[in-house]
Amino acid sequence: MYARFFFSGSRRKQAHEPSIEELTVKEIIASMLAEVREATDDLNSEEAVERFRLAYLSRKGRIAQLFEQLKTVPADERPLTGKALNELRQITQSLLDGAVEKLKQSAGSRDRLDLSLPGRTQPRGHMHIVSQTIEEISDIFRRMGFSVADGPEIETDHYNFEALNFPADHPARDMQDTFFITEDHLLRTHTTPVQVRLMERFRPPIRAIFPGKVYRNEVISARSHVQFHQIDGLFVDQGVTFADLKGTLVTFAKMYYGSSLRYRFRPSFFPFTEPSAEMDISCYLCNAKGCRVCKQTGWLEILGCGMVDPNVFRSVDVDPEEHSGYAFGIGIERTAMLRHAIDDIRLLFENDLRVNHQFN
Ligand code: 2NL
Repeated sequence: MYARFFFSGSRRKQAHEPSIEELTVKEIIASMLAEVREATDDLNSEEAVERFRLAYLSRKGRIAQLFEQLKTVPADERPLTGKALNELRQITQSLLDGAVEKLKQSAGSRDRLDLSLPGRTQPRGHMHIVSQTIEEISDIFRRMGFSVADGPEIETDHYNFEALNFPADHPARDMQDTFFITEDHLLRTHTTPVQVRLMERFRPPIRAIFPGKVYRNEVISARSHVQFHQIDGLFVDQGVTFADLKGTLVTFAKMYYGSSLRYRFRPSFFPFTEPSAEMDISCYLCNAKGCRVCKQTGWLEILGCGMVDPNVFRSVDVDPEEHSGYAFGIGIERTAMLRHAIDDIRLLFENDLRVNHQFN
């Protein structure tokens, strides 16, 4: 039998609990211990810790009140009861200490530097594949002594067509093919007019390339767009020959596509060159066996070129008897699509990051 232990604390009696008079000291201490343990689960803030300390461990707290009642316990049971209460106080104190320690640790971990965590990556931008292609091609020509420049995107009929020997009835001069702004102003359909402006300003020798945007009034499809990019190249001096043209363009192609390629020049026609040619290289993807990229032909057309037509020289007041020159035009999108096996030109202008980031 245990002594009755009277309880006068502020705690409310729960409905199911037996009345305090019926509880033995041991039972009271055990239930207080259970209560204290449960209460420590909620010690997740400094305020909660302080509330707990006041409720149980302060001088007027619940455990102190139990000690108060020790005198009501029969003298022979008092030492054991006192010991049990001391244990209760110690356990409660250590539970509190543990909770405080845990709180300190979790607060500390918020400020501590964890070197094992993966770093936060800064998203890095990069040049668009079209710009990269322009840069790479320009770089190759720079190394061969060409300067790089640009001119206006809005041109006059004179620079875009007339000075370049386009006949009056040429289909490109039709509204269907060219975006006209006024009767005389249009969005340039090629970068070649920049060459005309250059030849007006500077006397030969001239060695320059012109990358830039060009515009054509076309139906947008996988193969054609209304806006794309070209690089036009020009070399004018005394005694420039078709052999110079071939040497320069073959060097370019080998530097850009790889030194083991084979190449061929096919006769072609442009109003501003005579003779004119298109340059093909053996398909680097299938090594000329025939594939999707070369459409089973084994050959890829990479540029158009020719010797500057005497009429173009005359329009800029250069004597075709004294000077000769070669010129070429490279389609940038076409080049990028060939090189990276991209099969739809629209992918280059939609700015879908899933596409763009494949070329960084
Ligand atoms: C093509 C063909 C070409 C030129 C551009 C040029 C410039 C002057 C005089 C004569 Cl100033 N020609 N440029 C010559 C031949 C072809 O471009 O297929 N471009 C994508």
